[in-house]
Amino acid sequence: MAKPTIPTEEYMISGHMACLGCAAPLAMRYLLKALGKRTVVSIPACCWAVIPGVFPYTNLKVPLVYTAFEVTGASISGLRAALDARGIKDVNVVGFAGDGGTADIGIQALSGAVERGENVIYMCYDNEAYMNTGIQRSSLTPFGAWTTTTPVGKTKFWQKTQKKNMVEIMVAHRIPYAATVSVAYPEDFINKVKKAASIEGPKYIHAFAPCPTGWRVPPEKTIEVARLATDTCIFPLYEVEYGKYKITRKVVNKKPVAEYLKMQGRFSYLGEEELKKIQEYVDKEWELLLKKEEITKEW
Ligand SMILES: Cc1ncc(C[n+]2csc(CCOP(=O)(O)OP(=O)(O)O)c2C)c(N)n1
Ligand code: SF4
Repeated sequence: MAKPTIPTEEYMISGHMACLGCAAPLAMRYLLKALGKRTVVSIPACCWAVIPGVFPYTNLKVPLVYTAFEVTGASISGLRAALDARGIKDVNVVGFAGDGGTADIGIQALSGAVERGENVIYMCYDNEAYMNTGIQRSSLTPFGAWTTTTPVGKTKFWQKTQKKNMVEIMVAHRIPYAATVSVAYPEDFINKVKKAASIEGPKYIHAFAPCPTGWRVPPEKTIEVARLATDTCIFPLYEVEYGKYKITRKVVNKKPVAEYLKMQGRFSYLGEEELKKIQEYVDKEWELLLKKEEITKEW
C-alpha cells in the first residue's frame, strides 16, 4: 500500500463558521499542513474573515492578521520586513485572500509585493465570486455564470467575459514560483506549497475552492465538482518555476466541460451554443498550456 504523504498535524482545529461543504477551510487546512506552525497568515475581508470565528475565538493555531480588503500584498510585505528586522527568518509569511480581494481590489498591492521581490507566499482561494457579501461577480467569475450582479432573467445577462488568468499575470511579473492547486488533489496541493516555501522571493498559489452556496451545488459534491474542473481541463493543475511550465496532472482523456457545468445551478441556464463556446475556449487554453510546457522544457 502506498504510504500517505499528507502530514498528520493539524493547524486548523474544528469549529469553523463556513457553510456546509465549503472548500475554503480545506484550502487553509492543506496550506497550514504544508507550512507548519512557524507561519503567520494575513487575511483581508472575505469569507475567511468569518470562518475562523469571532475574536477572541479562532480555529487557527497560527497567528492571524486581519487587514482591509485591498492591502494583503502590503500587509505581508510589512510583516516580512518586521520579522526580518528582528532577525526572524524561519517564519512563513502568507497572504490568503479570495478572488475578489486578489484579482480586483487587491491586485495593485499584490503586484507591488511581487515586483519588489518580497519573500512571501500569496494564496488566492478562488470561489469565482464575491461570496461573503452575497455572490457578486468578480473578474474571476467564468463566462456563463449566474451571480447576483450577472442575473439571468429574460435578458440572459450572465457573466459575459472570460476569467482573468491570475497565474499568467504573476508569471508576467517574472515571479520565481506560481502554481495552481485544487482542494480535490491534496497531495499535489501540499507538495506545491512546500516547494513554494523552499524558494526565496515571492510565490503565488491559485487554489480552486468551490462554494456550494454560490455555485448552487449540493454540499456533498464539493470535491466531485473540483475534481471534474481538473478532469475537464477547465482548471488545470500546473506550476511555473522561474518561467518553466510543468503540468502536474496530465489529463489524457478530457471529460466534456458540459459534465462539469451541468452539476451547477449557476450554469443551468446555458444552451448548447454557450456550452460549445465554453468547450472551444477550454480546449484552446489547454492546447496553449501544453505548448508553454513544451517551449519552456529546456529552461
Ligand atoms: C473596500 C471594501 N469594499 C467592500 C467591502 C465589502 N466586502 C467584504 S468581503 C467582500 C467580498 C469578498 O470577496 P472575495 O475576495 O472574492 O472573497 P469571498 O467572500 O468570496 O471569500 C466585500 C465586497 C470591504 N470590506 N471593503
Ligand atoms: S459563501 Fe461559499 S465560500 Fe463563503 S463560506 Fe459559504 S460556501 Fe464557503
